[in-house]
Amino acid sequence: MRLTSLYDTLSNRRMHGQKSLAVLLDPDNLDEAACRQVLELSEQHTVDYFFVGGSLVMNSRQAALIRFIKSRSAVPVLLFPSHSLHLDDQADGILLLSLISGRNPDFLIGQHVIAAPLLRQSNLQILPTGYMLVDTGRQTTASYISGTTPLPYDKPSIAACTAMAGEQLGLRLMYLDGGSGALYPVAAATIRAVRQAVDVPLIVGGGINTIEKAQAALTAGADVIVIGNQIEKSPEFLADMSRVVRSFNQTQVLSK
Ligand code: 1GP
Repeated sequence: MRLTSLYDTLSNRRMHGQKSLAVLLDPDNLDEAACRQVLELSEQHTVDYFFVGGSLVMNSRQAALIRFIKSRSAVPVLLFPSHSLHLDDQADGILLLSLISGRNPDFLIGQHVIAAPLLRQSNLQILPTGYMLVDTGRQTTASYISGTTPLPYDKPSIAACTAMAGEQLGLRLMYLDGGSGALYPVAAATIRAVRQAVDVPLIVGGGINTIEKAQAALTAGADVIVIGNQIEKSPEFLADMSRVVRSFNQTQVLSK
């Protein structure tokens, strides 16, 4: 298995306290015009990753969307798949998610078995990721589709032990996700507890729709913040998020 230059970058950035911005592009929600606007904005305002995927993927636009991004942007594209069918070799890498907050074997290992031969043949860099859904006030598509109960909102220690177990099993990234369009983001206490429990880079997303929420997630220990919905609603939000991450990184450099 190739473990990866993408991973090395994430890991180095984590070691140096540098944060990253990932923009989630959901093929179900984005038409070409919206995608073009996001790509144009990403030329002026640094974006570190595009994540592509969604809980349903109700159309066949994913391949076209990735082709479109790759033809216009050098930002790495990572698949954020909800199903083994959502592989695409045009992307640079894949967040190979094991849904460790849940107890559904299909999303812990089943889908992975189905995808394994195709993944082996592909050129995708594989990023084994412990995926943790967190309860953020209402049922999300991800928890409904996966038939799993998310981690409780206010039990940081359960999230920490889950991440610890994931790291001990060899997962190389952790992703705390309140779910797309979450009413409120994952609690800072939960992010902090997971940050303290594991060494691997920590991705945090779901419901980050203001500058303050982004800053709170970064301060609590997120290495990568993921923004989807709010950029779909208002693409200029990408510029705000890029500024937040850059100024956070600047402060880190200056304080050393
Ligand atoms: C969802 O973490 C992502 O899986 C992003 O969430 O769409 O709420 O930004 P939002």
